[in-house]
Amino acid sequence: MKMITAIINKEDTRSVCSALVKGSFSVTRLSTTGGFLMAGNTTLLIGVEDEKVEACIEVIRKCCHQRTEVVPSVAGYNEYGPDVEPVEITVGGATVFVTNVERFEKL
Ligand code: 2BA
Repeated sequence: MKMITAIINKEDTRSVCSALVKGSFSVTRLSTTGGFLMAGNTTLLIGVEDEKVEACIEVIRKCCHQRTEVVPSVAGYNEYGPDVEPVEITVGGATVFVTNVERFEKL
C-alpha cells in the first residue's frame, strides 16, 4: 500500500475530491499553507493499493490546473531601500509525494 500526499491549489479541491470519491478512492483533505506564498492551499492524503497509484495520480493530474501568480520580489536596493518588483511564478497543478505504508489498520 502507498500513501499519496498531494498538495493542490485550493480552487481545485472540490473537483479533485469529487473525482477521487467517484473513482472509489478514500481521501482526507487538510487546509494547509504554502511556505513561499504564505497562501492557503489543500493537502490531500490518499491511501491506495499499489496497483491503483497511477490511476489516482491521473485523476489528480486531470483536475489540477497550473496558475500564474504575481508576487513581490526584491530585485535590488536603491537609495530609499529595497527595490521591490513584481515577478510571475507558476504554481501547481499539484505537488505529489508517494510513500510506502508499512502498516494499515482500521481499528
Ligand atoms: P508555496 O510554498 O507557497 O509555493 C508556491 C509556488 O511558489 C511554488 O509552486 C513555486 O512556483 C514557487 N516557489 C516556492 N518556493 C520557492 C522558492 N524558494 N523560490 C522561488 N519560487 C518558489 P509549486 O512548486 O507548484 O508548489 C505549490 C505548493 O506545494 C507550495 O506552496 C508548497 O505548499 C507545496 N510544495 C511544493 N514543493 C514542495 C516540497 N518539496 N515539499 C513540501 N511542500 C511543497
